[in-house]
Amino acid sequence: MANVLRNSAKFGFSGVLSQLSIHSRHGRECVSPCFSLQQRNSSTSPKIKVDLDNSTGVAVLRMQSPPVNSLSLDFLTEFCINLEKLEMDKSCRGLIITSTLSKVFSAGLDIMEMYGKSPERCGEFWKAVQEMWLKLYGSNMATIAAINGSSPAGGCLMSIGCDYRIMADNPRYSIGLNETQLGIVAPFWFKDTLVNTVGNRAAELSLELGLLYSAPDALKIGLVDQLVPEDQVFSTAQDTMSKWLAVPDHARQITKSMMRKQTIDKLLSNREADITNFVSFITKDSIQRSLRMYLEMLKSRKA
Ligand code: CO8
Repeated sequence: MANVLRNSAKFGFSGVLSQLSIHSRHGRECVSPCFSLQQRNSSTSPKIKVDLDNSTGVAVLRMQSPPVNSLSLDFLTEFCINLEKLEMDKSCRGLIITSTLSKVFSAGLDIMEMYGKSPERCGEFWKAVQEMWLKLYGSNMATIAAINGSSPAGGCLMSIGCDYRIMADNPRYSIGLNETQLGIVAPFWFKDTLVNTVGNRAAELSLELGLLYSAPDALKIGLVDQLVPEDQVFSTAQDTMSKWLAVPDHARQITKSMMRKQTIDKLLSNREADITNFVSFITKDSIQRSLRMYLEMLKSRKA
């Protein structure tokens, strides 16, 4: 892991991935087996901690990047490397994603990665966002989001990229794709993932208004699958995972692919255009102004 993180600094995100990548049996890119053998059971990094229980085949990925687990380029790079490792490890069949922070699952994309950055840097960042979604939405593992805090925008995307969502029953926590509230627009693959989760009408309302749903409202529209008391989020995720793993892997994986492949292929065949669109949109003066106002609003809310 240390080597990979060192290489990450040396070659950048895409460089590391191409160094590590081979084509998996399902045609997606995966990390090379020799990498996954180096540290099989547990890996730590500043922003993410992964523990794999070999007796159950379930890995837990804990996001631990204060103050709000925002998805910076570094965070996304670590996330993808960890996901690749687990994907290649045959003993790993299920993944639970959760947060070590109180009150926040993930605040979504790190706004500072989109504000005042060069077009090249914005492009690199967006490629990492795409990669995170491609790896998670297309994972062969059964994936459960144990949402123990608020989960706006990119945090919501990560949650709906999983197979099942369990959220803390706390009306103060919210989840949703609130991009329009920032004056930005969720790209088509965010929209597709939301439509696949809650249906067209709910997605339309949700996206146009940039709605953040309280946990009970999120359950009502099917944005999350289950609410439980906060101290039971993780144990419920573990119990639920055993049910998912009772289904034969190959049958579950083929079914998942059948449900999601079209959505994934749409981004794969438009990846470069999507990066170009993002960069030209986010670097516009008017959008930069909206982001600055939103950042100021976040700070003033605190004061
Ligand atoms: N990025 C960077 N910094 C952030 C973010 C973020 N997403 N969210 C919060 N912060 C910062 C705050 O500014 C604050 O900084 P400081 O301590 O320096 O003042 C610090 O984190 C702590 O924040 P709060 O005090 O607000 O923490 P709370 O625990 O009170 O609240 C929340 C946590 C609910 C997560 C709250 O911080 C929040 O609502 N954050 C904003 C979430 C948001 O709107 N995210 C949207 C990001 S955009 C995205 O993910 C998709 C973009 C798609 C792009 C498409 C373009 C084409």
